[in-house]
Amino acid sequence: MKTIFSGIQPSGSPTIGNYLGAIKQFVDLQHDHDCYFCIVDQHAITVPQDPKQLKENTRSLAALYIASGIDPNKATLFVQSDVSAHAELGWMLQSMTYMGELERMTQFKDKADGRSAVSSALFTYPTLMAADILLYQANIVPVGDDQTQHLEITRDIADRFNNRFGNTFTIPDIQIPQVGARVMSLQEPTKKMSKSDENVRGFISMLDTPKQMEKKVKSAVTDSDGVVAYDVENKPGVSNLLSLYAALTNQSIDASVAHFSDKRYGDFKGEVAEAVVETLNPIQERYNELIQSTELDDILTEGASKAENIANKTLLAAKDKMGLGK
Ligand code: ATP
Ligand code: LTN
Repeated sequence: MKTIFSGIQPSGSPTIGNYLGAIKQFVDLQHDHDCYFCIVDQHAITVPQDPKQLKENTRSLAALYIASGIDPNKATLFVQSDVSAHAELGWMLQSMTYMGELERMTQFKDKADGRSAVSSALFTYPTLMAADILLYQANIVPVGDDQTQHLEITRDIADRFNNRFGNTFTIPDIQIPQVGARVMSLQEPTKKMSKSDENVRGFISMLDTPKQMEKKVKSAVTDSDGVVAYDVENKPGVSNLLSLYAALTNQSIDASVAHFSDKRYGDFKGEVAEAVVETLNPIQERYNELIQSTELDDILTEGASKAENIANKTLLAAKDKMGLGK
């Protein structure tokens, strides 16, 4: 059975982009793979976080994973900082990673935006991500397409380690969904939808009320030519709503275009909003039950202990290969 690892940062309320790019794939994969799904709180602190809010977001993300269909009896669900091997291996891998490689990361360039007063952890973020994945000897990493570069560097680091110290890590493959791999901002459709966007109208949170969802879809930026067609370059807003609809209703883009071919933007947006609400409503109902229960804490404690067992084995092997320890 192949091993899967993926993570989401508790850096805000997860968006419909996180759902379609990541969580939805996780739910499908858990049935016939050995899955590890992580709440990567140590990645979240690469930008400033309010401690109380971070804890709340961590718990909320755990509840959302489960409410979306992750079965804790099938997949291992845990919080990154509960398993200290992640930070340890992350440090070791920093010694194997070149400044030049990290300087090429577009996520760093986007988030730093030319400022020097950003944390050094934001810069070394990919080495911790590599550690997350390699500790579990993951074969497949399901993510949205913004993570392609981070997966490439993970493979390079693993390969370098294996060549230098002997075979230690499995080289992971990336898996990206066919539709929904990059949901764009509703306000700036050439920019990725992101949960830490300052403009809350740009993203749909998985916990928005149906009214908020409807309002955000209806005020999504489109264009003035009034034709529902898929053309990412010239009609980024309409194309984004089309892929959102396709991913939510499990249809191809072509089928979605055909469905809306003679509709006006108003009706089109109405149906997209409906698809969003229909997907997220049942998830929210389960979420509201879970968030009040203590079941959640037990699941995370058990998950961390299962994860730790596996992670420590790899960590020990890697330390040994590098000559660390007594
Ligand atoms: P932040 O804005 O705090 O950097 P984020 O919203 O980009 O966070 P992450 O926690 O970094 O989300 O990503 C978790 C997963 O969701 C990753 O697999 C990522 O590729 C996927 N993802 C994030 N945003 C999108 C999006 N707009 N479309 C599709 N997938 C996405
Ligand atoms: N960098 C990822 C989140 C992340 C991740 C991981 C994803 C951290 N560690 C390991 C897959 C596997 C992001 O989405 N920004």
